[in-house]
Order: sequence, then structure tokens, then C-alpha cells
Amino acid sequence: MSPGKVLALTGGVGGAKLGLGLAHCLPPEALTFVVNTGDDFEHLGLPISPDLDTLLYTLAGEANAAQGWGREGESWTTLETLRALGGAAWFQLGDRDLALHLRRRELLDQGARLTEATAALAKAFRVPQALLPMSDSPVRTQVTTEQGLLAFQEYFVRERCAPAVSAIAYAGAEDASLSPELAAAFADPALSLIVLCPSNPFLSVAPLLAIPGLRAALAARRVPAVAICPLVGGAAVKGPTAKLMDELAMERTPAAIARYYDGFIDGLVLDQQDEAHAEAVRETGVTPDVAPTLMLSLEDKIALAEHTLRFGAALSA
Ligand code: FO1
Repeated sequence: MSPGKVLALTGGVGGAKLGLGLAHCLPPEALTFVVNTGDDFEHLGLPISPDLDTLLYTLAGEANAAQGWGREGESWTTLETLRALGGAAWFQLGDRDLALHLRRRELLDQGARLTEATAALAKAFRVPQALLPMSDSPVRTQVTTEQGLLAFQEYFVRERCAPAVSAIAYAGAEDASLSPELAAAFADPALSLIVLCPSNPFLSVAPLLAIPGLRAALAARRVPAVAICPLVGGAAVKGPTAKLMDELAMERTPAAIARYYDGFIDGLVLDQQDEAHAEAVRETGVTPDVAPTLMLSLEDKIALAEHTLRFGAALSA
């Protein structure tokens, strides 16, 4: 199947899983990723880009699947030594992972933009697809909680998503512009489909939509955009999506997801368990489609990717 070029908007683990499936279905030059950087932060003086790194490790076959983040075959000597010295060990950087952040620090200090540093890292990992950060300037997801305002990783890792959330902001998004690489990807005449991967709508996709240029490019798309619903049976496959939907008083249904992406998607893939919700999705003006969306094996990931590509092609027909 050759549907032209595909732009996949992605966040953490769920996005990386579908990303791997898409990478098995498309030639490398036909697949570009636009990756959330709202989770990024500086830790111990190092620039950490968790979602870029999860995708990079996944595409390179180096991801620690059991852990859901970080690198396979990891050792923790530096972290344990740091802990013994009284250093900040709440955010766990493995020895091998640490080398990636050190290299990113080196590249940025040499004047590279995050997009260029990411391209250099992808090349070193022999990942042939383009991995484009959503922005070269910092955008930082901030969470207003019952404990006050928390930076994203403080909320997610240090507090384990426990505090109730009343608002989420994406600091820096309003001033962020599209990188030339991202602008070119949207303007590419060979582009045929945009995919919103099954990532957390508030934490992974909303930061992208908060960037005015990205929002405008998506709203003005000339090709179909298809999202994969991150809920299965009203629950999130992983992470705090369902908890956040409750705290932000959003109904936990595929139709609520379709409304949240209003104007940015044409189709929504729902899990087969949620088939009964298809009509409610259609009533929002979004075309529903049903498929198994749980991605446990590589075969599941490829099957969902193939399904999504077929659905996208049918929408543009
Ligand atoms: N997630 C954790 O739950 N605990 C950690 O200590 C942790 C360390 C870490 C280091 C590098 C990296 O790239 C990601 C890391 N993550 C960790 C995952 C990450 O914080 C989140 O999963 C994402 O930001 C959410 O998409």
C-alpha cells in the first residue's frame, strides 16, 4: 500500500507503538513524525526530551518495553552514585540513556536547534524516518493541581500523577513558531494523510495544538486527518488520561475525544469494544471507524497502522 506521505503527530508510549507499526508499513521517506516536547525539561543541566526519546528508542529497537520509557539493557551506576551523594534521583536516568542527554547537550551547546540535534541522534541510531520536535523553542506543559502549579515531570514522575488537576497550560506555546522542516512537511504536495496517534489528548496532543502555526496548519489541511481514540471501554490503556478526563469534567467517551479534536480531525478509530459509540462520534461530524486498538504485539501495531492507512485513504477517496 502506498498512500503518499504520512505525518504522524505523537506523544509518549502509545504514539511510539503506532509509530513503529507505521514504520513497518511505509517507506522511511514517506513517514514523518511531529513529536510533543511539552514534557521536556532540564534536569541536572541536561536537556531531556522524553517523547522524542521514547520514539527514537522504539524505532531503533532499543526501547525498554517493560518500563515504558528509557533504554533497554540499562544500568544505573551513575544514578545510584548520585543518590548516595544526595543528588536529585527522583527522575531516573540510566547510564546509557544519560549518554543520549549528554550528546544532546553537546549538540545544543554547539548551536544546533532541537530539530537538528534530533536528526543527528536519529542518524546515530540509524533511524531513517524524520523525527521533528513540535518546536525548536521551549514549550513547557504546566499543571495546576491541588498542590499548586507543577512542572510536567514534577506532576508525572515525582508526584506520580496523584494530585487532582484543575487546569493545564503550555507555557511558551503562543510564541513558538514552526521550524522550517515542520512547515515543509505540512506544505509537501506528496502529503496524503495526517495521523493523531493514540496519545494523551491533554498532555501529548494539546501542546501541539497550542502552537499557533501548528494549529493553523492542521486546521487548513488539504488531506484527511485521522485520530486513534486513546480510550478503550472508557479507560485509558496507560497513564493518566482517564483520571484527567474526570478531573477536567470531560465525559470518558470517544465522542468527547472527537469533540475535543473538533476541526482538527476527519476520522476517529475506535476500539472494537466501543463500537456502540460509533454513532455518537458520527453525530459530532467525525467519521468513525472500528478496529482493535490495543497494541500488545508487533503484529497488533502493524495491523492498527495498516487499518489507519486504509481508513485515511478511504476518507480522501
Ligand atoms: N518516567 C517515570 O515514571 N520515572 C522516571 O524516572 C522516568 C525517567 C525518564 C528518563 C528519561 C526519559 O526520556 C523518560 C523518563 N520517564 C520516566 C518517562 C517520562 O517522564 C514520561 O513517560 C513521559 O514524559 C510521558 O510521555
